[in-house]
Amino acid sequence: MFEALQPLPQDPILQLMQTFREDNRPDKVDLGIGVYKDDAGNTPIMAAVHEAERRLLEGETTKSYVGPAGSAGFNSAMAELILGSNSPLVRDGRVSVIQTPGGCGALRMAAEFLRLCKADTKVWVSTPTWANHLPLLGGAGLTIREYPYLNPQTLQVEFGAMLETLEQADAGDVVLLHGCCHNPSGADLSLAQWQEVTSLIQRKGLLPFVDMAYQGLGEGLDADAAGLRHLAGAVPEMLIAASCSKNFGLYRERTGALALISGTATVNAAATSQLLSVIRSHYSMPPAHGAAIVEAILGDDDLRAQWQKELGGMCERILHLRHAFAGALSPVGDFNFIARQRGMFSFLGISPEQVGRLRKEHGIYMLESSRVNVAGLNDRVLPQVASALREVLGK
Ligand code: PLP
Ligand code: TYF
Repeated sequence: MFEALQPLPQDPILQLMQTFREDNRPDKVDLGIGVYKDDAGNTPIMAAVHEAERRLLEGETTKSYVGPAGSAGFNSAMAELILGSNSPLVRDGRVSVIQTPGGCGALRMAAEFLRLCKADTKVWVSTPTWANHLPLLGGAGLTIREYPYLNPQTLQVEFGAMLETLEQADAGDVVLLHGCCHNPSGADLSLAQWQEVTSLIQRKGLLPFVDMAYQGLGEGLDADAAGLRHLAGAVPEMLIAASCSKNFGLYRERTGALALISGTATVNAAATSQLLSVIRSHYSMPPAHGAAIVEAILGDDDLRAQWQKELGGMCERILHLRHAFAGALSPVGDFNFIARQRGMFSFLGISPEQVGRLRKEHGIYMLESSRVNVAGLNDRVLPQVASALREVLGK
C-alpha cells in the first residue's frame, strides 16, 4: 500500500530552519522561521515560564486525564486575555474557550467544526496569508477563496480592494482575519478599518474567524486585541484561534485556544458540545503542560506582572529593530514601511533570485517570498544585512 507513495517536500519554512542549522558559516543570520529571538540570536525560555514550571513540578499531584476542553482555569484566563476583563460575552455565557494543541490545533478544529455546521463552507483568506492556513482549513474540506490584502508594489494594505471583494461573499461565508501582526506581511488593519470590516460582516451576514497568534508582540496585549474586541462586540457569532507559542514562548509545548462565540448562551452550549465531539474524534484531549504554565502565570499577580514585563520587552525590542532596520536600509531604498508595520514579519519586496544570493553569498536566510523575521536582527548584524542587501540590489 505504501509503495505507490512519492516523497513530498517539507514545509519550506521548516526546511529553511534545517538548512540554516546545517550552515556552518559563523556570521550566518537567521531571518527565516517566525520564532522570537533575543539579541544573541537565542529563543530563551521566559523567566515567568521557568518559575511557573518550577511551581508546577513541586505542586503537581496527578497526570490523570483532564478532558476534551482542557483545563477550565486556562480557558477562563484565555477568555480574559483575548476578550478583555469584564467582557459581556463571558458574563452572558455567549462564549466558550477550549484549550487546543497550539493555534494550529484551534485553526483545524474550527475548520472541522465549520464543515460540520455547513458541508460547503467557504472561507475567505487574505492574499497573502500564512501558508499553513491552506492545509489547515482546506484540508478539513473548506473551500478557500482569497481577498486582496497586501499591494505587492507598495507592501501596504489595499483596503478598498479587500472590501470590494468581500462584498462578493455570500451570507454564511467565513472571513479569516489576522488579529494583529499579519503573517507574512506585518501590515495590520487600523482600528477604523476593523470597524469598516465589522460593518461589512454585519451587513452581509458573514462569519468572522480571527487568527490571533501574536497578541502582545505588536503594540501591547490590549492594543493588539482592539480590532478583534470591537468585532466580537458587534456580531452574533465568531471564532477565534489563539496561540500561546509566541507570547509565552511555548512553541513546542503546543498551547493554544479556540473561542466560540454564539448569539445566546443556549446556542453556545449546544455548539460547544458539537465542537467537543469534533475534538474527541481527532485527538480526544489536548496536552496539559503548556496550558498549566499559562494558567499558573495568568492566575498569579506576581508571575503575571513578570510575564507582562518580559513580553513588553520583546515587543519594544521588535519595534526598536523595525525603526533601526528601516534606518539602516535608507541608503538602499525607502524601507520606511517596515517601521510602520507590526509583529515579527515584513517583506523586503526583493526577488527570489536576490533572496537566493543573500543566502548563498552572505549567509542571510529569509523565506523565498522575501519575508524576514525582524526579531532575528540585532544592532550588530544590521550593518551586515544592509550592506549585503545593497550589494545584491546593486545600489
Ligand atoms: N497562525 C499564525 C498566523 C501563525 O503564524 C502561527 C504560528 O506560528 C499560528 C497560527 C499557530 O502557531 P502554533 O500552532 O505554534 O500555536
Ligand atoms: O510563519 C512562521 O514562521 C511561524 C512558525 O509549519 C511556523 O508561524 C512555521 C511553519 C510551521 C509552523 C510554525
